[in-house]
Amino acid sequence: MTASPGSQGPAAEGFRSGFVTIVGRPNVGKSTLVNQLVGTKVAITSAKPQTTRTTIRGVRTTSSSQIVFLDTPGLHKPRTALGERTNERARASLDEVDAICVVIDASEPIGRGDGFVCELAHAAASPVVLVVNKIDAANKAAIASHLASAAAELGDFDAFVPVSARTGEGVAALLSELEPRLPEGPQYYPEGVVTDQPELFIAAELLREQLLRVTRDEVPHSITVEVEPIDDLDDDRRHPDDVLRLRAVVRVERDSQKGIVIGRDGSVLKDAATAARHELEALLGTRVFLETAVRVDRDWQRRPHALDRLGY
Ligand SMILES: Nc1nc2c(ncn2[C@@H]2O[C@H](COP(=O)(O)OP(=O)(O)OP(=O)(O)O)[C@@H](O)[C@H]2O)c(=O)[nH]1
Ligand SMILES: [Mg+2]
Repeated sequence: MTASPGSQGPAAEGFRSGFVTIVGRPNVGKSTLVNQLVGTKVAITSAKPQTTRTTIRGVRTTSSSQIVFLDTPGLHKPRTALGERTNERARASLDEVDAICVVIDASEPIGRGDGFVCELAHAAASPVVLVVNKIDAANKAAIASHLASAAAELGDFDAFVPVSARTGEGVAALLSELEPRLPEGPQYYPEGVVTDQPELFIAAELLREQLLRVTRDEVPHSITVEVEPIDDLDDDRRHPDDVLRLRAVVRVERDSQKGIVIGRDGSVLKDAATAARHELEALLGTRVFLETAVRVDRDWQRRPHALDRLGY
């Protein structure tokens, strides 16, 4: 495994560890699944496609194994420079792992997008497990016919596992397919670590998640959020009164979008920021003060320089 973040000492006898990527078209439930597999929310989710933009690691550690799941952006036909980059991240994950899970949606017909993802997965060297997600939203006959069509149309898989990432049904079965496919190896992340994301990135994602819920059409795609500390984090006084003070800058692509995100009397942004702040406080176990601002960064999704600057 090349993507090692550094091992925590020699491997215990029989301990297995490795990396498993979760790929699929947008909106099939990859991030929801990773959250279930890890047992904690590590990735934001939404009903809007192309929610995930970077590859996020979610770590599951037990007494017998550690699996590092890669939650990847949905593979799609890109229309922007951002889409090209997110696709590239998902593709790159295929060559860095011990096993691949391709996720499809049981509540929708198998489409060309699914076929495309499967072709990429089969071309990689690792075993490929087909995960048929959202079985809570499909009846038994539909799930059976989905599995049959998948077997006929999507190539050879090492295993087929129906799951509901929402309810957790089938997730234990998926884990028991994955664990034996990992090599014996060290524990890469210490006990208790569930993700590799810095706190400020998590804060930005939680606010973006709230804004995705309340916007529609092209607006969700046009939103990007950055969070920075207001106080110097190296400063001992960084938590005056035990409050972590953060500044979020929400960027959109148009003036009209700015109005939508702010809302009448600022209510949309205020409600989103409050919800994100509560979640962050629970996660970090500290009080958070979250200041917000909205800026227009025209066509940032289409401009490679803007993407570099925004960390995409
Ligand atoms: N009914 C049902 N809905 C689900 C399930 N898993 C995910 N969803 C919903 O499907 C939508 C997309 O979920 P995500 O986890 O964000 O999907 P994703 O594949 O990560 O999407 P991208 O990041 O855009 O590629 C959300 O509205 C989820 O709540 C499931 O098992 N059952
Ligand atoms: Mg996602």
